[in-house]
Amino acid sequence: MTRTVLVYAGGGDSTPWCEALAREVSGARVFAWPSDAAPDYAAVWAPTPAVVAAIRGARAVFLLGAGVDHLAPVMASLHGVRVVRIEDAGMADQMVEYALLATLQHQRGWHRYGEQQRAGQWVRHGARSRASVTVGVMGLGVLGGAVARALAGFGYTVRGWSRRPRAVGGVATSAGEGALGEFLAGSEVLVDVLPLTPATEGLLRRETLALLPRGATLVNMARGGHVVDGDLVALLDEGHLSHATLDVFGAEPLPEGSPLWGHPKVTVTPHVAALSLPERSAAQIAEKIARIEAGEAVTGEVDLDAGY
Ligand code: NDP
Ligand code: OXD
Repeated sequence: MTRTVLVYAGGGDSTPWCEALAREVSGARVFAWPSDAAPDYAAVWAPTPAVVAAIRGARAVFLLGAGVDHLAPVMASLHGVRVVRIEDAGMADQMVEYALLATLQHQRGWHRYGEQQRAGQWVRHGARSRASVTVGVMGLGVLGGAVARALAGFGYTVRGWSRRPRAVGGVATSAGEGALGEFLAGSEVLVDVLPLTPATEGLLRRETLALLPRGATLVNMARGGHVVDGDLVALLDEGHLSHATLDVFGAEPLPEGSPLWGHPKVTVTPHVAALSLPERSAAQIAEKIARIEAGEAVTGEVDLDAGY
């Protein structure tokens, strides 16, 4: 059976995606946007209104990553369309590595020793056990759940927070706005793995970040829109927070003039906590197409009303 697949990679190079989908989806005729082909399926990132108009009739629209917020400008015109995102496909391991690296740096005082090196100071601080470090993971979905499990498995004391109650082995979990204050107060390292939705935009602002224990570290691997940058910088300058490791920003690339670039207590990475892997993602899309055609349910369907 022949299947037409239309690919739009958010204006970036769609070649690796077209090649991977052509290899993985059986009988696929793959076209890169712009194309007049009427697609059975689409695989897209940050589609423009013109792309959405071309793919609205597809049996399913697959997103080329885990996040959904890039659909915000066209969300209304996607209602009624089956939208399916990538779940893990090699991203969970990368997220775990990023969170573990930042948590180890906090535990081992890496940034403090960096400051001391620049000042030529030879000062030793006491050792800390992993169990004495409390890590709070915001978002316990496919990626956040994997991060929480891995950090708990490594010996940290981990708590997790989500919208609805979730059970994660070895992790003390809580849910909902009412539990947020207590969750933050017990999170010495705060790892953000939430989606960006109207409910999470601006969630990390002075009043919430100030609830973290003094000396806490923020690790944002999710979306920059969660953080009010001015409030974060103020809390770092005041010494309430000791460090922020930021992979994502409200505007990307991070603008040249941003105070985050040169801040001594901020580590900036260019949205690389987890990269989508075309080969593994295309294999997952192929599997989901087979399930759709067999009339079976697929996981990863986006709830357009909730925005994730
Ligand atoms: P999932 O949809 O699987 O999980 C989302 C989690 O967030 C769920 O536990 C959900 O709660 C929780 N959540 C959503 N809204 C709220 C809320 N208002 N309050 C509390 N909890 C909430 O997503 P993934 O784990 O696959 O991905 C998470 C995010 O990671 C993506 O949306 C993306 O922004 C980011 N990402 C970043 C990358 C990078 O390189 N920096 C790479 C890939 C993804 P519930 O369980 O109740 O539904
Ligand atoms: C994603 C991302 O959402 O790369 O997949 O941020």
